[in-house]
Amino acid sequence: MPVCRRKVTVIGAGNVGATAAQRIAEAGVADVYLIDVVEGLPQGKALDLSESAPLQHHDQYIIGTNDYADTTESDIIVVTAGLARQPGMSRDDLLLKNAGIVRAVVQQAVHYSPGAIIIMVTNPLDAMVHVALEASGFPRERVIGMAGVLDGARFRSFIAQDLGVSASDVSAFVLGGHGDTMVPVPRYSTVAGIPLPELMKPERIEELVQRTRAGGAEIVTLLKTGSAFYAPASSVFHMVDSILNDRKRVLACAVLLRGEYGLDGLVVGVPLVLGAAGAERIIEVALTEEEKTALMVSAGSVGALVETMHKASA
Ligand code: A3D
Repeated sequence: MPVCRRKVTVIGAGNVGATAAQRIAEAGVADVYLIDVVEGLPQGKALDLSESAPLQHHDQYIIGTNDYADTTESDIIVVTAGLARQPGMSRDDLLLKNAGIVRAVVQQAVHYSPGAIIIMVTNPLDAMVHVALEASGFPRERVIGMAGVLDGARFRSFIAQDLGVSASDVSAFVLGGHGDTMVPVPRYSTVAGIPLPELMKPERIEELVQRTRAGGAEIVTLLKTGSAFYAPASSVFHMVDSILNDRKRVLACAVLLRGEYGLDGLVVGVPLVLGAAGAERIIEVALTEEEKTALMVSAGSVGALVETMHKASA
């Protein structure tokens, strides 16, 4: 496999961070610097991952550290640092705690990598993108949240299982905040180009939409401690790959809107072109009145979190 010396820093060497590091390195997309507040954790996981390189046939470096100076001149900074949701805990409960963590780690990371693109993962996702925008001072194109890729993958996998078709042939469209109010849009979701409503009864579509909305909670309930990380890490990998290889994939990501979809100054998940410059272009599509209302409700819940953070810091 060819080797690529581009540099991705992953902050938070927990479940999502370490798994994302594994996927990025094993695909030969970049070297990975894994950093965490806990001493030994990123070094141990990075060493373990490095020792699998001969077996996985790659030559990427995977370095663990507690020192941000080691992350200097990263191309991408992936932020997974924070607390994960526990059973019975909403994403919103995590808000103020994770906002403090995200502000501190982003400030340190951008000091050493002022030209990087930030991919946010820490929950509550959309609110944490607001924090990262403020803490970095970066333009909106370079601060992007991972959520829609995961929510879309969940919807796709449920559709594929239900219809007994390959998940690769299913594409799904999910808008809005990463929470219970996210807006999967079945009419823009297809199987090999065939709109989903042609293939599935409305009641069944609604059940899968609800399962997608509760996709994170379903896994938290099963795991009992911790939350999903395999599919989230894959989602991070696809974003990193699209940026570093300038693939210009159209992916649903959380980004600051400035008038698009009738929203201004709020971070919400929308389809965008993800390339070497980050969020290069937001794609706007026509929505029905019902979809617009659902998107406004979802955006409203992001707005409420941002207001809570502003009140707490006032
Ligand atoms: P976990 O395995 O607990 O890892 C979090 C890591 O962050 C731990 O290793 C901590 O030591 C580390 N950490 C905490 N504070 C700091 C700090 N100040 N500096 C550096 N590292 C620190 O959690 P996880 O990997 O399962 O999840 C990480 C985050 O991602 C959580 O907030 C999750 O809720 C979130 N998440 C979001 C999605 C989305 O779709 C948006 C999906 C899955 C997880």
